[in-house]
Amino acid sequence: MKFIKKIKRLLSNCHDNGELVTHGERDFTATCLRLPVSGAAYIFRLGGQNGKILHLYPLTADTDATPTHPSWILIDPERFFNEMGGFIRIEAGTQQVIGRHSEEQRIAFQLPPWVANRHIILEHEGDHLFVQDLKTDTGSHLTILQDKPSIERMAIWRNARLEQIQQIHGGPLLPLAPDEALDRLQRAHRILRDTWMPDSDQPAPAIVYLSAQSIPILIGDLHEHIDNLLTLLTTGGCLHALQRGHAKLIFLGDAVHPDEGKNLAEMTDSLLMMDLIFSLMIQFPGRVLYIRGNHDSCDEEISKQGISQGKAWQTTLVRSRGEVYHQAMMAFYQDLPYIAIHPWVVACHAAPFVVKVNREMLATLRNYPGLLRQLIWNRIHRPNRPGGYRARDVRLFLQTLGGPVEPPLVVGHTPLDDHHTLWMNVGGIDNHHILYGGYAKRIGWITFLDGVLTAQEYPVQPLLKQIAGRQETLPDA
Ligand SMILES: [Mn+2]
Repeated sequence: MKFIKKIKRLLSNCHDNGELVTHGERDFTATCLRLPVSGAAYIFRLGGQNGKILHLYPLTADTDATPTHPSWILIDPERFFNEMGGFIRIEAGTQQVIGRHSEEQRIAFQLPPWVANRHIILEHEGDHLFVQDLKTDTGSHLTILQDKPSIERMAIWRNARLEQIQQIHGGPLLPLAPDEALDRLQRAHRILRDTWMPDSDQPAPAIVYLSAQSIPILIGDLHEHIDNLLTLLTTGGCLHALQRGHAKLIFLGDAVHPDEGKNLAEMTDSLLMMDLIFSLMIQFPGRVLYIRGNHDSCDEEISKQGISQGKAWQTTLVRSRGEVYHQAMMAFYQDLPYIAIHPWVVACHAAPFVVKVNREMLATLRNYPGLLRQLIWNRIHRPNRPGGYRARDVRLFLQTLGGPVEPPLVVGHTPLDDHHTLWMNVGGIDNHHILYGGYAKRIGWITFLDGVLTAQEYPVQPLLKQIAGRQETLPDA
């Protein structure tokens, strides 16, 4: 594994002298340990016997992982199972210094003052894990778990979440039958209207205001990658937070239409993606918001590499589900909001306006197709894209939308390279982030922990295949 050699050898001394420990528990203050990567899970106590507890579990289903070389997840068990966040991934070939030096960890793990700035280093070297206490005053303690339920705890927990998603979907994760699909779409649409326009037959508002009482979880353009959605919903307590009403799931649009690398006119997974999103909207009424993207349309102009994806989507909708379903989908698209405003974050699909807009125009935004078009089509300014938006457009946009403080602006739509899903402070614009969920290998999200913006990206796991495999191996009744 070449990439492993690339690690800066912070632990080189530890690599030579790390004591192999395979069972039991022990203090490892100022010591380095070498731990097996299979057949165990680990509990760390930072600050000695009564210290902050973190759990380290193997994850075997990563795209790049194998059962003998799993990637790992380090969690705060008090937070991970209930909220989005509260974990970091320890992928093969990487190392992490755990401690209060990182604001992200301080918040994610709720680290108390007796945890040092740099408390331990944890490294996944491939064949072994190395852990070293960095000579802390309060010390570090390790417990090795070797019983099957402990080792498999994370896998079992994830499987239970996948079961829950199947229950929400109402069966195996396949596109619904036409009648059922229509019923699901119409119910989700009614919930959208009941949430924003309960007593009117006018279109729903183009701008929606969310209260600070629930925590937004933002997801970028999924472009029909079901595994990206499943990975996200089953890592951390996303579903649990939705269930308790603590969180709002916000899709930034463009969940449909395949991206490069797939047959651009084949839309079966888009059907399943929308079935799933409608099912989530029904299961968690008013807590799942879908913002309109440029691909949420059957318009002929939406095309990639000369293929009209809008047209292909229309054909798929009509052929698989009938004209009534197609019309119902169009009506749903008509009512989708374009901008979501939460006291901590503003989100839209693609871009802020690049022209001056006053409050009166905002209040009647649906009457300005040109402005709506900017929100879902424009991109950040580049030398070859002179019409793109710049820092001043972001500032003006947030000022016009109006709170006393300017929250961050998050958009999707424009991936900035082929290997990531999340770009922070893009184009040198402070507090402006791009989140794109359509990269097959990694998924990211943005949420808030204790009111502080938290963003993470990590490998996608092939969960759809895993579910199908489990269904196939079930014994016949
Ligand atoms: Mn888009």
